[in-house]
Amino acid sequence: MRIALVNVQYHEGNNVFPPLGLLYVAAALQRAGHQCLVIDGDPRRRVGMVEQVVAFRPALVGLSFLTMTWDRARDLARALRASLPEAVLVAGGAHATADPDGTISRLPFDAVVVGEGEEAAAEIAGAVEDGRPLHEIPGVVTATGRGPARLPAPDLDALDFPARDLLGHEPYLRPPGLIRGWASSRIASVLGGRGCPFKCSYCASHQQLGRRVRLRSPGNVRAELSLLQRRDGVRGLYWVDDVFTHDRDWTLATCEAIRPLGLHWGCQSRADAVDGPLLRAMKAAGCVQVDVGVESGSPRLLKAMHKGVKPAQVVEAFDTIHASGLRAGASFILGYPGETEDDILATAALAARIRADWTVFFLATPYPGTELWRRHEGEAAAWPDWGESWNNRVSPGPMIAGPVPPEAVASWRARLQNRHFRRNYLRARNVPFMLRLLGTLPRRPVREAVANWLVDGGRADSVVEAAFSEWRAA
Ligand code: B12
Ligand code: SF4
Repeated sequence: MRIALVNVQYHEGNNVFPPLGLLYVAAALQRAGHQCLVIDGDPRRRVGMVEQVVAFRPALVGLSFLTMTWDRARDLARALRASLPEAVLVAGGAHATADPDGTISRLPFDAVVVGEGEEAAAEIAGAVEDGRPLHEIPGVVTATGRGPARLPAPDLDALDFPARDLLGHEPYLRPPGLIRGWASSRIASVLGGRGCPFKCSYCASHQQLGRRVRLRSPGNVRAELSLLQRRDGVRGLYWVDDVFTHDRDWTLATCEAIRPLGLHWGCQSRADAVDGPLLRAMKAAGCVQVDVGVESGSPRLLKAMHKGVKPAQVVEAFDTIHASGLRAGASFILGYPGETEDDILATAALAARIRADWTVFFLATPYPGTELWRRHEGEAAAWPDWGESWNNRVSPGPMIAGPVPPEAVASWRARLQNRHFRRNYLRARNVPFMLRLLGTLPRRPVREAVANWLVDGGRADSVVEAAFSEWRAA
């Protein structure tokens, strides 16, 4: 059967990584004997996306989207429904998983896949071929009923590698290949395991991938990396695992397995999941950067977020990462409910103290299905409809009002982000690379970025990111 899969993007140039989840689904469909077309793009910018899908003559079309791309998915689904009235339309991904009933009732989909999609998609395709109803399939929700919950895939080694070749891996390997702030190119994204046992109140991760951690064998991971190195000339990678160091023994074994490949890499972790010997083993295996979700410098807010980490642990973790010869990335959340001006000052002080090599400030966003969303659902009438306002980096202010007015929080975010601009972008190693890159960009954004950087609260980082996006998309 012919199946078209679209990852609905916000702005294609932002696309530093291919949509791994959808590519896992495509690989499973191919194994089941289907022919797949995969598109990763912003339907509002990509001219001819609907025509491209229609020309493929698919019997089944799957869309993957997040809360912030919901409005683009809605428009695309409507256009596809009109052009392909016979095709079965299926939704999957973080937003559809969190709000399957809303997705079915408000958008023209025939079915929603809740959680992991490899097996569910293959079973849907089989049912469509045989003319069987979809609503009995585990993990599937339709307007007429829902199947039982589907358990996450127990053996990740049994999955085929993501079908990156269907999309063309090359555009994603162009500079600035992101190990955040470490300017490079030919950086692929890879997933070593799925699931996160922690319960941070603002996080939606567990809904798709569950709380039980499942890990690939180090040999299976190494085989994928060797393939990427051989076939695509990949020189580095970013682990998109929620907490790469959660299982210390696995991390050490994986480091041992991939060390001979000589790849550079970055990963995400937590302040309570790193230690000196582990970090040194990671560095020996090619690690250059560890990104940590710090979130706040206020012990009270960290507690409210159920982060399970105290500011003193954060300081120790960053000192240990730096002492191990690694770069460190830090992300923070501003505008969390109840945040006072003193909390913001504590966050600013912690950000300054830990001297991360890459720092980013997000705004608190109650993504559907998170504890934050459940706690504040009563205020939802004041929130914008799903769509691009749910981007927690560029939204105008936090959605949940607190002691500090939303405009003041947004202004703090801009000031703090700008304060970290130089460390984020203008590091010694990066300068020649950045100059080469900036030489290929039009002069206007370069001048704008410099002008913004010189102003307190200027948006130099947004200018640089937008320029990179345009350049990559061109
Ligand atoms: C890596 C990552 C990124 C990367 C790369 C994204 C990419 N292109 O792959 C970067 C850093 C760019 C990124 C950016 C953002 N991200 Co992000 N990201 C992740 C992360 C950590 C892993 C994604 C991943 O690869 N998962 C592994 C795969 C296997 O899982 P999956 O994608 O969910 O796919 C499976 C199922 O969902 C399902 N499925 C998915 N699509 C489809 C489609 C069909 C048809 C079917 C049948 C099934 C199906 O099957 C897949 C295989 O089992 C997730 C958290 C997480 N653990 O998932 C957050 C997450 C997806 N991101 C999130 C957010 C909010 C963002 C940003 C808005 C943050 C920001 N403001 O910058 C941006 C938006 C990006 C954009 N332009 O769209 C939220 C989404 C919440 C929501 N409700 O929308 C998540 C859940 C984290 C969180 N905060 O809780 N992200
Ligand atoms: S924020 Fe990170 S550590 Fe916390 S629950 Fe989400 S993925 Fe796990």
